Amino acid sequence: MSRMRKRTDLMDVVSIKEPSFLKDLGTEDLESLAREIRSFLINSLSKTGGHFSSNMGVVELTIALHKVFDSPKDQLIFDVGHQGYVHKILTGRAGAFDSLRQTDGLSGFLKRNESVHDCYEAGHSSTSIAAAAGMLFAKPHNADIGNIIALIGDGSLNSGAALEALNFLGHYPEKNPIIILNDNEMSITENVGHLSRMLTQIRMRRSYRSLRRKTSRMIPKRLRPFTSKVEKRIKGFLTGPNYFEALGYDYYGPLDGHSFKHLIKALENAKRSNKPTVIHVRTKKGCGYTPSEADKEGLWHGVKPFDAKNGAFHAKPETNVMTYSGLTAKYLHNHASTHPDFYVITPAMVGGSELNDFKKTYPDRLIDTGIAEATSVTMGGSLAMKGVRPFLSIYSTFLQRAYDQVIHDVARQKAGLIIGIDRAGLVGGDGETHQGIYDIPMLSHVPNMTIAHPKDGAELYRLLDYAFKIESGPIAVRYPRAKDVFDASMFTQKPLDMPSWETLHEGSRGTIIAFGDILKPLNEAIVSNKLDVTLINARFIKPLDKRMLLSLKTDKPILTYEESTLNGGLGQMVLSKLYQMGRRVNAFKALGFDDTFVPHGDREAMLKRYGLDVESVIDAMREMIDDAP
Ligand SMILES: Cc1ncc(C[n+]2csc(CCOP(=O)(O)OP(=O)(O)O)c2C)c(N)n1
Repeated sequence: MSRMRKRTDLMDVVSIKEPSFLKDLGTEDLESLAREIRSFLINSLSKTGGHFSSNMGVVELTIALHKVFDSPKDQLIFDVGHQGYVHKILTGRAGAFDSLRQTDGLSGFLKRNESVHDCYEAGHSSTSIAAAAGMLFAKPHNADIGNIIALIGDGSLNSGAALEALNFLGHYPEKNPIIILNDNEMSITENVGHLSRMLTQIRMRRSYRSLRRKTSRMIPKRLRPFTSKVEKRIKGFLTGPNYFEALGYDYYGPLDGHSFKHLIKALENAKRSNKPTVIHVRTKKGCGYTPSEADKEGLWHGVKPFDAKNGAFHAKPETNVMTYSGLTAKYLHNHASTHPDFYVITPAMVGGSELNDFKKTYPDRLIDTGIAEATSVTMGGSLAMKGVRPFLSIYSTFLQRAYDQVIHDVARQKAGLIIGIDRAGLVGGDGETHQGIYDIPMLSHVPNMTIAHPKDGAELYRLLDYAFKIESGPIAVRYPRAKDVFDASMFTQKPLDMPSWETLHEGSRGTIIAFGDILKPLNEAIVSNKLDVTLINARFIKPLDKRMLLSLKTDKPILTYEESTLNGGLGQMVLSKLYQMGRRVNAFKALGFDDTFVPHGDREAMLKRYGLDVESVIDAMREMIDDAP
């Protein structure tokens, strides 16, 4: 009896140090380990939250990868890395799962400084094949590199970044990347695009072949010519080289991704092969937990804490308090009811941006491009140029993928694209790869671009009204990963005529210029601390409000605040504009993230750590006032 047979409780998963123990285990032991890992994931994630379904789906696949290959010499590259929890457990990190995604805790993605087994980091999708390409070219120069295995999901394969790399590596038959396509027919929500249809055809082809083998034996000889005529019709559709073979790969599959027998056989074959190989594995997203297996809306992709017994989420929706994503979705729903020629575009974030209800009401007016941010921007721009004003709902961090399209396709042609920048600012548990702190510098120097950010939900609606009102574009309206109150009167506010700032508090000893949801608590703190300063709401970050800039008391200290990176941000723009306008400033300080990557952790805790919480802003202003001559 092997060691694993004796494993009976969850403690055993926590005691795993290295994946090498898998080499001794037979199929039954592996199956028992898979069950234990699933129980551990349910138990642990019900307390911390985290990426649930993707991990439940790859339990057998990850165990099989570690059994057949020898990490860390063999390089296991996980695309996105959100499905890397089983890998973390097998490489000795189960004991740290109670800190998952929390401040200073275990990362929700792979991290090179967490383990030698994490050979590559991600967070954004579709990079694993290109990363494998780099390692393949490094291999002749580096004896420490063994086999190179890239794991990628069917959703992530949609992206140009993945397809470019697949095409590129197919051109090098002497290199032998092993690409594992984890096909669960889902992105966060149901997968889109023709590739996903093609994967269905491949699956049908396999069923067709096995059916053909069985039935041809049963059909009398005289009827066979007739059946073969019918067959020929569908044969062209179902046979012939598939996409991967056409690109130069040896293709295996589709195989049952929950069968150790099939997985281990295919992985061992690929290990022996000296050609580029694609192994197409079919898995069930959320496998082993009834609520997540049934989910098509992406509710179990990333979860908040839940009741492990019945899958009920602990966090109950609060009446009238909504996320900014939810507030935006509600606005769009309302707008669509009076604008029949209006589209919402999302690159694969229907669930995250809370567009599920919009999709149900207006299925033909929600364009989900899949993980194709660049396409979503260019397409949105050209739609607008043809008189249909679309709203592109995109996370700040994923807009990075479409930088060139924003400049080249949209802004240059003054296309009236409205870009709703979701998750602008710190994002919490997703951390470093997902922080929405680079879009302002990215967009601030783009001609024709307007950038706005509301102080609260009501102002969000005014800014959206403004965005839809102006004729040309583009305009970006940012909103944070936070909540605010919804009130029906928000639909009927006085519209803004032009990009302008507002004064929230009058004072004589200095000025704070800021934007976003810090303004309300900051204003309250200014009042309660009896700080004699002016507080300005810079709800337009571009263009700056020149009239208000000219009225600033530049002989008194000026402090700017942004939950964003400083280089190319509001502070630098304010200072340089003041100098351009011939004003000289006595004392100036810009608060923001100073040339750094911000790790995962609670938003409030991180703001405090970087001196960007309300208390730190008040202290900084006080210090400037005290130092002033
Ligand atoms: C560039 C980019 N866009 C969007 C996302 C958000 N995202 C994270 S996982 C995911 C779905 C990926 O689907 P798939 O590759 O099939 O993996 P699965 O979760 O189904 O295993 C998406 C859209 C991302 N991480 N990166």
